[in-house]
Amino acid sequence: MRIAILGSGSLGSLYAALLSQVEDVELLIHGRGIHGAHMAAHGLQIEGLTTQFLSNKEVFFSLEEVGIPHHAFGTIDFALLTGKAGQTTYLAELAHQLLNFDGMALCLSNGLGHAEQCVEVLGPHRVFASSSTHGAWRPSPGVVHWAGKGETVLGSLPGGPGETEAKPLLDALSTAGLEPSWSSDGLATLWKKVLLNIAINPLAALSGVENGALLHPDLFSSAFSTMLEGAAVARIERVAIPSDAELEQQLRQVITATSTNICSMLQDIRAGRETEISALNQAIVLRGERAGIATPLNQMLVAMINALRSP
Ligand code: KPL
Repeated sequence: MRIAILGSGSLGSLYAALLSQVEDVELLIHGRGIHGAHMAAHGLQIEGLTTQFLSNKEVFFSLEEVGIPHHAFGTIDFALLTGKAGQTTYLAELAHQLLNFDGMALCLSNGLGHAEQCVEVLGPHRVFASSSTHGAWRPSPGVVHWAGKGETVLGSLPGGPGETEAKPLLDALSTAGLEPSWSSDGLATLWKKVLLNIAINPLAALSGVENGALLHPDLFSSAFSTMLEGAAVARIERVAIPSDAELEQQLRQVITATSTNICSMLQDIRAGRETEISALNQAIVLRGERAGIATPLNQMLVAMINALRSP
């Protein structure tokens, strides 16, 4: 089975390294920038929950700055889009070139709207909903620290492929230790992850803390209240999300499992990169406005994160 990892930041690199250990999986890893160049030249080091070195001779690394060789086009069975929120349409177009006729794609990026963007480019018959709660960060170029074991959920979207089509990928993810499961409600899968991210990411980023610090009662209650605003929007859109009590339990569980992780938004801010706030809390605010629901906590977090980046 041939898998392409398109966008190899912290999460993409982690998935690439773990999947590279699975027999019968051939990988193409597409990266960019200093981290991508480092991987292509020297390989990839994983540390934290496991220690592993992925040599640049074991897999095919390609670089955005150089381009993907044409002989790889039309050869990929599954494309995993793991870039930043703003890159999805571009990476879906790349997937369109790389996938074979029956090939399928999924996007593990944070936020709302990614599955729709993939469907727009690839067609509904080739796109799974998906989410990941694994926590990873990059201490230096070419090195990824796996800080929290989470899970990978794949799910079906209207008109999209089902569990049978996902089976080879689910098996590979399971052998790789990426804890996959299948959901018959892909939309709920996407929203459940977004509700976690709107609660965790901006608060951890603004406070400059590892995820675990959000277990402090004051921060936890702010995170949970932010989550509940998002949950109200999801429910008005008729998404089948869990009860408030279950959401609270999931929030506590993911923060605990990723307690030593530096969340992606804090990593982005520290690196001077654009954050994913527009696909997360900003998307909740806009959908809330459309439905006539006030989301003041989310609005405040958007303003504060954006202010951090203004001159
Ligand atoms: O998705 C994440 C992120 O950092 O973006 C979590 C699961 C919150 C881990 O930090």
